[in-house]
Amino acid sequence: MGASDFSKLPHIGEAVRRVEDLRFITGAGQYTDDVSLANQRYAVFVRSPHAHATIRGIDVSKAEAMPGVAKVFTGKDMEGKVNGLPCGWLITSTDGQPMKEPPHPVLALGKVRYVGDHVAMVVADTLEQARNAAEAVEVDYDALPAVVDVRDAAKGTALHDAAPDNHCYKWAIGDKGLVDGVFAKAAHITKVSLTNNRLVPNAIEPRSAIGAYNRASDEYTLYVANQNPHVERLLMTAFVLGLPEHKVRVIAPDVGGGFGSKIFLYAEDVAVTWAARQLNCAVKWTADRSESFMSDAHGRDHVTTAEMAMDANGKFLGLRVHTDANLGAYLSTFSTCVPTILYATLLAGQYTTPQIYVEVDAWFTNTAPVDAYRGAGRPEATYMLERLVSRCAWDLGIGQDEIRKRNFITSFPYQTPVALQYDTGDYVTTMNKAQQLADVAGFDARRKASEAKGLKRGMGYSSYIEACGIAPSNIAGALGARAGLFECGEIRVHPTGSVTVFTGSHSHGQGHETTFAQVVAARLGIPIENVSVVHGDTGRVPFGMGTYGSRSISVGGAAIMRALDKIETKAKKIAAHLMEAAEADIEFAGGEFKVKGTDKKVPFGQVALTAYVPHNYPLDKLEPGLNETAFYDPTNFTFPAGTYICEVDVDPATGTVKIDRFTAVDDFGTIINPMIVEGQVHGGLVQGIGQALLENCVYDKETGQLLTGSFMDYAMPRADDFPTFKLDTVCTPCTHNPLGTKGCGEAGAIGSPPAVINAVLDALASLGVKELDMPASPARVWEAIQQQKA
Ligand code: MCN
Repeated sequence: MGASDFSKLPHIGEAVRRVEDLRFITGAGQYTDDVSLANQRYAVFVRSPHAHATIRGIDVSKAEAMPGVAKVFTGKDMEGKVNGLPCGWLITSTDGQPMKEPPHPVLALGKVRYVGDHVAMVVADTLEQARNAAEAVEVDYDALPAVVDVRDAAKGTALHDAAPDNHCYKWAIGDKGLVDGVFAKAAHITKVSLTNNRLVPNAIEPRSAIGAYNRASDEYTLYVANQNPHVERLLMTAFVLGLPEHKVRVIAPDVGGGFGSKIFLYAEDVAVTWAARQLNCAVKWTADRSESFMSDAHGRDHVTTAEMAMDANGKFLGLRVHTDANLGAYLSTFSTCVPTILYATLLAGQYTTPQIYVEVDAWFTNTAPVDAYRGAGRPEATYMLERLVSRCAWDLGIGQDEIRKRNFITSFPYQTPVALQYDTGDYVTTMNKAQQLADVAGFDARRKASEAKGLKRGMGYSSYIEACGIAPSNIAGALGARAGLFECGEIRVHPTGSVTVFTGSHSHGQGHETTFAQVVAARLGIPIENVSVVHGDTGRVPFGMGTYGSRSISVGGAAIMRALDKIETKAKKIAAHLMEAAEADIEFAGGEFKVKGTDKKVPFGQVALTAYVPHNYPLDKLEPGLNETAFYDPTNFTFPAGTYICEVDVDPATGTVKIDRFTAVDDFGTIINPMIVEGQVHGGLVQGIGQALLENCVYDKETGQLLTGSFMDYAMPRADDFPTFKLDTVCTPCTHNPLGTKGCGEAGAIGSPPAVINAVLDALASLGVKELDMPASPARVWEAIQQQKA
């Protein structure tokens, strides 16, 4: 079935209420910490209080003698038995130098490299006993100088022997010579230097893991708050523990948000799994909020300089970018892909810029590892590009909308100079719709009204594009990733005609149990309540790559569609047998199999029953059962795009920024469930605006201490920080997946930060403020205004 026919089916585009919400809002959700196993003990990690130190010795004797303590494990206990954590889907250097991949031991060996690094694991009968004993572990540290700012990394004391200057890799894309040539002839050059601030993901559910071991079967089970249990199992068995995969089951039950931070293989997951066998008991660990701040992989942390070369009419000719990316103390699972293939390849944005050169230097510092966080590379690309584009407009004295429209891509498919080929989009219509919804025409009057109150009003634009449906093995491989991605779906039709879907995608807030059921119900013509969706269990789902990169509907959903194709093919054979007709004459629509040109028909349920209760079956041509699996590897990414317009009032006396209006018009292709999509956009906007105005992860430059280690210091956005968002969509269906969908899960977080900062800069233009870094906190805005007065 083609994407166009699919979009017309019943249930597609219907705002079906989320079936999973009943259990969540009635407290019946089953999160990892809700699981309690027989013979279960509790783990507490002793973490480094130093950002950088040599470990001279660890004395566990007092702790091990304390009541209830089963064992205190240190790095030495694991040495030679447990390998370090793998870097995973890495990218390689492009400058001829090998990328530095220093070891990342599960528990520190000889050195700690950031505040929160794992030094020892205490396992005791109760959580309280484990906590008390953790305080009795004596560690003799010899503190070393720390470096936390990526700009200082090269001058800092080396973290790893393998990287004496703390440099991890250099990566570049584009033709530097050609771009330099374009700059030499340009009529205008506009330049920005900016920082993309470090963020802490802060999912509501902290990370949690329970390792269990069954001596009789020699099998392990890991319950874990994780977004991709099969990949977790693969990395843990193949790289770290050296176990056969079939002996390990990973279950990621209900997960209370991840935003990328639960994709990675963390030290705690490995440690509790390994310890379960050593102690022959289940070992449970759940992070407290302080641990989450310190040890969840952080996001962003880029410092970038970018220049745009233009002709006399503001037409973009060339883009030249240099980015320093902070990777933190160790390489986390996907970290090396974030500032490279997920960032640099998006720098064409929505524009026809013919020449682009991007160079990335990635560095180790004494901070928590940095990895994917909602958007992963694409928010950094959009922030840089959309700030630069608005600055180009201001430098040339033309409108922020006008400069974009002059440079928009208008014909598709479009091959960018940075590897990607956009299949569809309609950027002009999207912007026009956003301008109408934002009532751009009324802005001048609103600005005057603000001025009358002593406020400065500004409007900021951001026209983002992202690459979603993260998978295409061929493209990822061509860009240097070690492995490609795909997704798996299994459809099990039961004899009564109800269906269980097994998907390799993992829902941790995105509502897959509803939208995937919509897809199956629509396709088979059965009620939604006859479909249930199973995910997050390597023991039940054949295989899966998990959920991130807004890939689930476009890759996971497409795998399900492929499996449904196979179901339809087989069911038609059964229907042909039932109605004594030729298979080629069977049509399937609206839940019924019909013989073409006759009134003969059988419902889907009867075919399902016949599959399991065969009668006079032609066994030479047909086998019983109705159960199919498909693996889907797309040929391209999907390219959601949109225009966001933000309007702010800034109080110059206090520096306070208030968002008065926020408009987001997105193109997500065919939409399965508009209510869920709207919720996804709301969530993304809140995180993106949170980054622009409030959130900031700060380490002390001298000591490397995490200064924003709690919600007292790290400002999370709250409902009263936002106006009611105005949302709308444009639809140019994706051309290469069978649903026509494009991902929506990250758009809000990608498109919104530059719209906010551009609005603030527009408001402050009359005061001479031209530069401002995120978050635009009152103190920072006020300071920027004062600097202009000085
Ligand atoms: N959808 C739809 N029509 C479309 C596109 C999507 O109806 N055209 C639906 C999908 O069927 C799915 C939801 O919208 O129910 C999101 O789909 P998709 O865009 O494919 O994204 P994923 O399901 O792969 O989710 C990943 C994405 C990412 S990368 C982050 S980060 C993120 C996000 O989703 N983390 C989240 N949204 C989150 N929402 C919650 N509540 N919690 C998180 O941790």
